[in-house]
Amino acid sequence: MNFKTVSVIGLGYIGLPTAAVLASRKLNVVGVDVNQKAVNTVNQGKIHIVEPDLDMVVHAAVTEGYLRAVTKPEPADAFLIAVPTPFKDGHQPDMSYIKSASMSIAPVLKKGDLVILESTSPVGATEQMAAWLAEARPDLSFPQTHREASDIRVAHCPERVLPGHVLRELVQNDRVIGGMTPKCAEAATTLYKIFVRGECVITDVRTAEMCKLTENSARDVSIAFANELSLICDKLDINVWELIKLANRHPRVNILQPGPGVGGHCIAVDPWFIVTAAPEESRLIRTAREVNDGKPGWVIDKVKLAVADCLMKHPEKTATEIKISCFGLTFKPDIDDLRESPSLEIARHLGKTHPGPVWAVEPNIDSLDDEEPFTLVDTVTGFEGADILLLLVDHRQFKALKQFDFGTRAVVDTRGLWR
Ligand code: SAJ
Repeated sequence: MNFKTVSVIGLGYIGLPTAAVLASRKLNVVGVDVNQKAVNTVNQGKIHIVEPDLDMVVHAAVTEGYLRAVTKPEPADAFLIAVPTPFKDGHQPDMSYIKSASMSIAPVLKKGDLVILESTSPVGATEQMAAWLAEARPDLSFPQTHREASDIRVAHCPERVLPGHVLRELVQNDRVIGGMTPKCAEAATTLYKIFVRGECVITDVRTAEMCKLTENSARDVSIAFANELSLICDKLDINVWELIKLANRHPRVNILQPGPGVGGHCIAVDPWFIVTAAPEESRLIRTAREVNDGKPGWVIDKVKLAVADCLMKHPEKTATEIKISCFGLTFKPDIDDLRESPSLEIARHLGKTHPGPVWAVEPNIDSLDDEEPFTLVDTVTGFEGADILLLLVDHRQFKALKQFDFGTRAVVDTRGLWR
């Protein structure tokens, strides 16, 4: 297959870097997003998300004329769908973004086109997408009915890049390519080989969908183990970070790091797609989710204990005078992404329940909703003025604070950064 024009639907954390990398290989790339502001920003050669080096790649692609953004899909040879797949009530996957993306490209599809779903999806989502497309375009044939003779090729190729390292991982990671038929997989492989230096490994769509969910569930279970250890060690008065470091000296042990909980739009979400599909069988995966989701509540209790302790030590003070500083709001270090962030959840809870001032220090975010129950302050104010220092995210700016005097102030360090 010869791809001259590629359309990327959804210009978010995955779609925009993918569009920019394809454009950097001198393909004509049309990025589509419903958000007019994002479209305008990209067309100015700028970016609306934080991702190292992405600004340069987008700027070059737009300036050289290989990348442009629009709000309505145009004809192309291949369509890559990279829209969110959150969950709804009861942790059921919300397929509405995939549905509207499919509906939006259906009118411009033509014989010979390739449609790839990149969004992390529950098992069966790609077949469902193909069914929606077939319903919208009865004049075209699709692989579910016409197999290798179909007009349209359909594949699932889950994104697997790590926020903060997206440009490198997009090129270097192996890709799992699930085709609805072998020819669908072959067409998708031809497209990915334009920019992927890792191996492109072919399978069927359902295995590719499950593979992505499995990777993120494996990480969630491993983090839950670390988080559970942190609770046990707190009870037994053992430094969990030292313990993990020592245990990891064993050649076949590799424990991850505890934190305030698991955030982001992937690891905190995807395991539920397995649990809702096979609830009886997914006991460990569900428990890991519950352990990780329980961690913010445990951190909040630690802060409440620190407040009570502070009042005991300073009987002249009232709770309204005790200032709490939360260091970090994003879901992991050195990014600006607040989605499903346990740190934000903790800061909000403290802001609503603590009678005194609650401050947040977040070097990657300039402003927040006026309605947030805490105040954004700079690092120095947050560090010097607070009675309780709560470390939630190990941003590089916070590491340096270790050298300053903490005095007798209470420290709740959920990442082991200041130990
Ligand atoms: N976390 C810990 N302890 C650790 C590692 C992570 O508490 O030792 C926490 C982080 O602080 C964060 C959450 O887990 O709140 C998730 O962070 P992450 O760095 O593990 O993963 P994400 O969500 O940024 O990206 C993951 C990656 N998946 C895997 O590593 C298996 C990435 O490769 C996927 O592409 C991405 O999900 C996705 O989009 O699905």
